[in-house]
Amino acid sequence: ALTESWLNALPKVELHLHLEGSLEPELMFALAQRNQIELPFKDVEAVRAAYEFSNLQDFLDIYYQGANVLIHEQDFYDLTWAYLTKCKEQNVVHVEPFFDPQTHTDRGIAFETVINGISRALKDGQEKLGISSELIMCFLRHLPEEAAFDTLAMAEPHLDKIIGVGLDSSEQGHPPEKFSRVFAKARALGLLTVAHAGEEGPADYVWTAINDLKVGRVDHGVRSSEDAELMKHLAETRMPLTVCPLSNTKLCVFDDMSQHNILDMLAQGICVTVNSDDPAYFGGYMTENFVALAIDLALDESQARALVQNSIEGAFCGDQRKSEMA
Ligand code: ES4
Ligand code: ZN
Repeated sequence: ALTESWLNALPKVELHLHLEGSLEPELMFALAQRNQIELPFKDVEAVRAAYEFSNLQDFLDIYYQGANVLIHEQDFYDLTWAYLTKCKEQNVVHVEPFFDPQTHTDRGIAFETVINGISRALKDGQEKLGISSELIMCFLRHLPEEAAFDTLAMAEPHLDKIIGVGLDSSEQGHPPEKFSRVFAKARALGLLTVAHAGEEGPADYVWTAINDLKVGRVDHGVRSSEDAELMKHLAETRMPLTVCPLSNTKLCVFDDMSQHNILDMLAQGICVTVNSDDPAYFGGYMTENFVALAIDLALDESQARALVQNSIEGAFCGDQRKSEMA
């Protein structure tokens, strides 16, 4: 079986990571103290004990609450830098993180505060750690499309810092096509697109992410296996799926890792990739996700290498960076 040290040493690429979901309880407490914010938890252990989720909404409620400690530009820098440090330890050489501006602007934090802190850390990550990156701005799908338009307008002076837009938060009842117009505007501005689809929502949402939002990747997409025609389409078009194994078991999308379909999809020629999603909440970063597949699905070396090659194939960086990583 593949060992943790082999999987850790394997150069990896992460395409599905929410920066707000990389907020470890220790940093949450440090920022709460620095910013004089009351947390509803006594200590770090009490926070970790609260991380028991039975579905996506359970998690989102606690994830948005955690983000309340992020106030100043330096807080967003420190959050991003802590994630990049972890990437360095785990040999993650390229990342395309998400951030959720509305989680912050709706609390009165300026868009600039958020994006400047994140971007400065990503730049330092390139210069000091050799980690390349592309940043993706997500719209919250439980809010109206009009709010996404307002967010896109705030991003317009910063398009040099963003490669694309995504769609996250509560999936059921908020199909991709609710955001067709704002995604069309984003594409017209030269942005690439992704969307969470087929995590808790049905395979139909994967179809509309592809057909209506013209996504370049589907985030999660694991429920695609319920639609044979869709599986055929995904394989034929090599549409990348950014799968998050530990997230899926933590949020009860699969009862158990042994039930996960990622390696079946890989065997069917689908461009599946491994990602950590919200590592501070779901029990681990990239290496821990690969280790879980090694333990519960007997992931072998050729499969591990194929999953990383799929991430390179699905990345939004330029071809030059891709060939360096291949
Ligand atoms: C998320 Cl796992 C997941 N799904 C949807 N939206 C999210 N935001 C942060 N993590
Ligand atoms: Zn996600």
